[in-house]
Amino acid sequence: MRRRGGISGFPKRDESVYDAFNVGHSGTSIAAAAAFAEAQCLKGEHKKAIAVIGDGSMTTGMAFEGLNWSGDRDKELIIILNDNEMSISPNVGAMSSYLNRIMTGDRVTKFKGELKHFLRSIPGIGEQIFKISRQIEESVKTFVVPGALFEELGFTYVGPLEGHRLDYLIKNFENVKKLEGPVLVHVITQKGRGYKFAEDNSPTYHGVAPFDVETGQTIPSVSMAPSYTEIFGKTLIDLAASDSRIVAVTAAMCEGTGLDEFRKKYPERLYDVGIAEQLAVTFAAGLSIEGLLPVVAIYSTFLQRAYDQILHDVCLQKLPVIFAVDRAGIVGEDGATHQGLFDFSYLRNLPNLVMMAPKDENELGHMLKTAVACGSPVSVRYPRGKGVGVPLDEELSVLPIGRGEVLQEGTDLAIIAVGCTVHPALAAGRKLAAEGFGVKVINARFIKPLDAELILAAAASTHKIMTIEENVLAGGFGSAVLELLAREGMTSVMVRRLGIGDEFVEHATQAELRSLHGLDEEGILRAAKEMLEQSC
Ligand SMILES: Cc1ncc(C[n+]2csc(CCOP(=O)(O)OP(=O)(O)O)c2C)c(N)n1
Repeated sequence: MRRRGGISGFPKRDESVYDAFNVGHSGTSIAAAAAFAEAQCLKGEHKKAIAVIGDGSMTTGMAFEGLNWSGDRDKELIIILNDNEMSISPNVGAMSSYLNRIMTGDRVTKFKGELKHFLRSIPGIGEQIFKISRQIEESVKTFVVPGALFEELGFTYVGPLEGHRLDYLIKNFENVKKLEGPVLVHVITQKGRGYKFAEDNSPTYHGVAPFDVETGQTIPSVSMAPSYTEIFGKTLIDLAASDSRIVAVTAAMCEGTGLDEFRKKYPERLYDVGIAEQLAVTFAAGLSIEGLLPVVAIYSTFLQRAYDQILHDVCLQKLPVIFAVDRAGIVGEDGATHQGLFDFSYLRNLPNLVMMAPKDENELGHMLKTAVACGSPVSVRYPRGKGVGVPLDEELSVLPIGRGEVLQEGTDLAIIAVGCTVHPALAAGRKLAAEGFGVKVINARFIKPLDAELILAAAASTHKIMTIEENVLAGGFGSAVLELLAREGMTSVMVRRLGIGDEFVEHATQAELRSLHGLDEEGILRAAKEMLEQSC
């Protein structure tokens, strides 16, 4: 599972007839199942469609949209809400609190107690009224019975059910099958149930690399370098210490994006809005208007959900919001649903946005400092996993916007790399230099604005340009370079772009995928040699 050629870690229709819908991004099940129910009705089939959704995923806009739509349609839809009170970390929001009240029965018990006490305390007529209090209770039922909210939205509410008693659960599901119209079954479970280490620390065990079952220990990585995520989290704490405007926004990914230490240090300056990337971005726009400097940390793949909010609410208003785009590029084992291979393309077309990608963990710190000083919408995208292992500068400096850096000189070929492809490009460039080729290696640093001066000069001196990026080629960094050359009429320059073609990238290790797509040192070397051998 999750290995090259093996099965995916997520449900996938072409792997099993029991996988009804491909998933990976949270909160899609109600929409898909509502559609199945509608289609079956239209086709005259009498089947039921079942959506299973976690309480964390119920915080997504899509889930609310799905409830709103399907509650009013009277179709054969069953929603099973798996409520463990946890997203990856503890769940947030009013819906979560509501579910919690249902589960504990707090509100019902408290309300009944208060009502009886109040009625009995009315002098003279209290006892009499108390006798009819059951009727009164009935009249206010909609406010206090479990699941009243769902009932009001058009669902028959069943629950809360104990999710770890299978016999009881099956009996209840048999009955649920007999109900007509939309039904919501509320099942209570415990995250990590049955494996002590996961019960005690469920956020860590939500998604794990291979680990020793006896000790619960994951196999330690061979690299001692900090991860990009760690550097982001640490740098943000340092920057926030001297800039009280800085606040952090996460969409239910506090640990994943490295903000857990920030939350400990500045709990009132961190907003976890739930699995609601769209809310996170527009919320950040609002914070920015109020004079704060929001840093929205979201994985590249999940930020896709908030494209319109980035465009309409941030870029259009030219608001200084910082997007920390984590897990950008090839992510590896999580596979096609989670690869961060589109952000260059979906962000590069937005006016007012400055876009950076560091070559290593040290440069990430400088770029975050630069983003804070930038004064416009800005994104910094960095990959999943460990850094390169370079020394970290004590002092962070503000980089000049739109300026790249030349790492090696040469006039036979110019390799312009961006982000994590820079170090393998440099290694390949050094090997070629040792073989006598004059290869110029440029770290682009900025996807937008491009360092036009540097790129045009490199094109003029070498006539051969190779761009490298961990992004789809369509609309990516190499495309930006091509557009620049076309705009300047330098169409005779030979250009080769390395990146991801027009395909989805499946699961395998990051190293395997980089090799497969020719984005590691060897692949770059191979492609560069081919270019060097070609005559212009
Ligand atoms: C759009 C989106 N944002 C973030 C994530 C990352 N993520 C994966 S699972 C998860 C928590 C899901 O919680 P819940 O739905 O309650 O399911 P549970 O794991 O508790 O069963 C999150 C935030 C995602 N998959 N999709």
